[in-house]
Amino acid sequence: GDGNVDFGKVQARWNELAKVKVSLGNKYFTPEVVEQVKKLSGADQQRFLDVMMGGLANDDSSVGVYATRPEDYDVFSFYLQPLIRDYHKIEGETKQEHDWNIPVDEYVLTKIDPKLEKVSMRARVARNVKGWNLPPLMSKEERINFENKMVEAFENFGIKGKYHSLTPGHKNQITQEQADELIKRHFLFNDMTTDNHLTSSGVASDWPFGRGIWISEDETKMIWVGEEDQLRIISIVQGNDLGKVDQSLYQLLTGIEKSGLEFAEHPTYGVVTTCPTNMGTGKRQSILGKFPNITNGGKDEKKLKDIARQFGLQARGMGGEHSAMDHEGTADISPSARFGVTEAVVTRRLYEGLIKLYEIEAQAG
Ligand code: CIR
Repeated sequence: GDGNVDFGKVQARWNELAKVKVSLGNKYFTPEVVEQVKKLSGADQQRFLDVMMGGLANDDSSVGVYATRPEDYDVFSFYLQPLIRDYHKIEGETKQEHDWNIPVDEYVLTKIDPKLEKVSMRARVARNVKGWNLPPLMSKEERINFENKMVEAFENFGIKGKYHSLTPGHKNQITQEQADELIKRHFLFNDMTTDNHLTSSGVASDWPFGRGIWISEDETKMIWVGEEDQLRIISIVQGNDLGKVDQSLYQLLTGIEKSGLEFAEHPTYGVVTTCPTNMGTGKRQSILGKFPNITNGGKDEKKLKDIARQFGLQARGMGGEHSAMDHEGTADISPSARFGVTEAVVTRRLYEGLIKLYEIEAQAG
């Protein structure tokens, strides 16, 4: 509902959480911010509380905020701007630029190590469509309508594929067994209600309505519908040329744009995403690599994560952000930067970081 929010109570909750961990949402909730937010309408004050809900409900939050509408980034800029600048380490004025001119035959993994002949390479971009609420604020009806709008686009956009819906009663609905199989193959996302950040912020609300995945006939291109962002546009290619996966992703992205969708874009932050950590390009590009030496047979994940971080890379387990590595030290390696870099720079950073990482892996053997 609307009406004024008790920000004294909110401050008390942040103070309590600070004893465990100070999220960015907590750090930037200052008395000056409270003064600013009190000038807004009752409805906007309520929305401001919604933005912070993930952080207020979880003592392990590192960021703790999610946007509920694209315009939140402007309406609450007195709070979100310093937070975004801190997270993305922005100094001075930055305007996000896009550049998809990514060469093929240049970022070739076999040049790093001849054994990297057939590697699982993945790239994705997060997108939200102009004119719709972001997932934390979408109603059940809006989620269903959005999914149906996407199904229409998938039927017309020229790349052969199939949409698999999790929505009960949907004409494209799949069974639980089929969904589990797609999760096992790392195509489909996990049940969102198992993630406390996604439930408390409203991102996972009305699960599984309006959720699903489109998969191309050759299984190299996919689009998630209704996860943390309305759309996650993904390409997975087995091979050794990082440029090839970009080419595939760009073909999918432009295909979906040509179907008439207009993505939410901010004049300075670039692509509008639900989580401020993905603003900018919204692009994440990775490979699945084996690092048995650095990780000592998968037993020391932290060592790989620490070394990767030195080169601007993030190392994750195979099953997503908080998953474990196997006994071969199989890790998903991606550049951390999303903002202030172009799509092409993300690919170059991955390649250059991998050169260093494999050098250390070879020395550790
Ligand atoms: C947190 O604040 O720790 C969580 N809301 C997750 C932040 C990482 N970003 C993300 O999952 N997109």
